[in-house]
Amino acid sequence: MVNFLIFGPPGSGKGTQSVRLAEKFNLTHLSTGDMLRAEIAAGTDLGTRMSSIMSRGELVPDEVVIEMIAARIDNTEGSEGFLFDGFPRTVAQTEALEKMLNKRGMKIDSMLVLDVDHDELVKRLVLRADLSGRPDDRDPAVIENRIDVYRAKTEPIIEFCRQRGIYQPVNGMGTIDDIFERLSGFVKKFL
Ligand code: B4P
Repeated sequence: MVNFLIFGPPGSGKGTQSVRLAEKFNLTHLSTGDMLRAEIAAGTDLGTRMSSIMSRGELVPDEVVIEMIAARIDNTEGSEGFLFDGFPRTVAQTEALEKMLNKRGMKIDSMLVLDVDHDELVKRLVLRADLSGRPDDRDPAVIENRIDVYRAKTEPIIEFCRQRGIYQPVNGMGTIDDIFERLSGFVKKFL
């Protein structure tokens, strides 16, 4: 199994590109954002507790997403590996993921980091608000908070991965197809 992190600030195209990469390379796409939104849509107790945190653009507690991911890893068969999208988002989540994978004879093989200008991030998320109806896309102040939270809590993971020699920056500006081609080139090297 080959395991990738797709990484970048909110609006950088992680979700968009993950769906395509997972299909092309037979990877299991695990998005903690999608899992949390599914909990909210299903009206579960967990979803209800997490929804106000998410609508403010804050991160949900580490243990919540770590537990979700562990359950999925153990229930997956038949793919070439995992594509983790929006997870990990803190160094603690990264350490937990590394342990989880090591315990099962796997590792994080590559961290693909989408680089996108700040103004472009805001533009994409504002545009998505109309289609997605997501409360965290509707308010420009919440978008800015999500980007600030990324810089403060999530970006330090880059240094962690750089030290392990798995950091791979990718230009995330341009058309969805162009970015997909760039990402595919890096993924191909491992499969
Ligand atoms: P996520 O669901 O991960 O959402 P996101 O960061 O907003 O990125 P997403 O992947 O959806 O968007 P994309 O860039 O593809 O997280 C939402 C919330 O869940 C977090 O704020 C947090 O509260 C919580 N959460 C999730 N995981 C967590 C964790 N591990 N720990 C703690 N909390 C967690 O795309 C954005 C838009 O841009 C789309 O409309 C897309 O169509 C468009 N787009 C993409 N590429 C484009 C391009 N090249 N050109 C033009 N538009 C493009």
